[in-house]
Amino acid sequence: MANAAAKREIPTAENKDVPGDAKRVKTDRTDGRDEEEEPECENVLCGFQTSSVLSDSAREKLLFVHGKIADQEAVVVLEKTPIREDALPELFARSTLRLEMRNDIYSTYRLQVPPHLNEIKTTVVCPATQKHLKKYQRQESFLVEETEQDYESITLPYIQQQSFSLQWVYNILEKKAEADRIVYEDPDPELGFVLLPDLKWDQKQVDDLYLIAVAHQRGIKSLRDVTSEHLPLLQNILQKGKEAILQRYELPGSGLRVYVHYQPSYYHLHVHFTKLGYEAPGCGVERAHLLSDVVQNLRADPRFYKTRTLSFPLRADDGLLGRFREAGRL
Ligand code: M7G
Repeated sequence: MANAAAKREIPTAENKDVPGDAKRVKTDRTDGRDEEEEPECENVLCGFQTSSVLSDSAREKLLFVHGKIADQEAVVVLEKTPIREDALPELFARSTLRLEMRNDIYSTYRLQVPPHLNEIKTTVVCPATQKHLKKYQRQESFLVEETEQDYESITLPYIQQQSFSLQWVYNILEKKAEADRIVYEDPDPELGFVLLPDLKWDQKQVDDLYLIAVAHQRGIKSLRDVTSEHLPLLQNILQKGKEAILQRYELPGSGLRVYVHYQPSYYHLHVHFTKLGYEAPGCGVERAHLLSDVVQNLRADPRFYKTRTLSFPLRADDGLLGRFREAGRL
């Protein structure tokens, strides 16, 4: 049986004090509208022409598809959402049960549930670049050990030429996109940040909670750029990010994994906040650096991340891997 707290719905102002069964399933919308009242949007996918499946995972119930939307390259990510505990009464009462087999005390069925309990979280990237296609394509990975010198001569020149656009980040900071999704903001230009749900989280349950804190300060590309000078910023994100998550989702800091990626996909300082028990993509030791460790390391050595060798995985056709190979570093 799933842990009740883990599978619980997202607390909202409306449902916070209502006893279990009477709770209504709502997202944390700030405009007061109910999920059922959300307007349907134009189905940009109805003419989607599939080219190939980039990768899939039956275990994670996830599929990355490459195709075209009106002649533009696109990547569509389809992901079956977790079953919510609070939806169980309706799921059992209002579904159709079809028997597959029965043997002694064992029986298996197909439960055909009402459509709103059987949604697929869908992410669309359009127009998608070749770099997006590579990001989502399943590939073998190789661990690279990057010295300070490698960063200066190989990685830095590469990321200066080849990185993903940061437009979506600036749109968040300037409130041109996702403004209604902001969970918390500290507007200070030096120490401040915007905390909001990650693209990957549908906010339906705390079980797979995933938020990102995007620093207001520009120009900090990655972990390699942070020094003790940035300690006040990092500590502010760690402390206020946790407080905001406790306030909004009733999840204490001890239930969170707070980390940065090295290498990130987007070279603007941002911090990942995920639920501890949730194995978020990219939370493995080869890529995720706990923010609390980062703070401690910088306290011990102000230039820790400038000088030490950092390991990270690169996918087989990543251009950066090619550069490491050309330089004889792999
Ligand atoms: P990363 O460490 O740079 O790379 O993290 P990764 O994507 O390989 O993990 C960037 C994080 O930002 C990821 O967790 C993305 O899911 C998230 N993200 C990316 N985009 C384009 C958006 C967006 O437009 N909105 C939001 N809210 N999150 C995004």
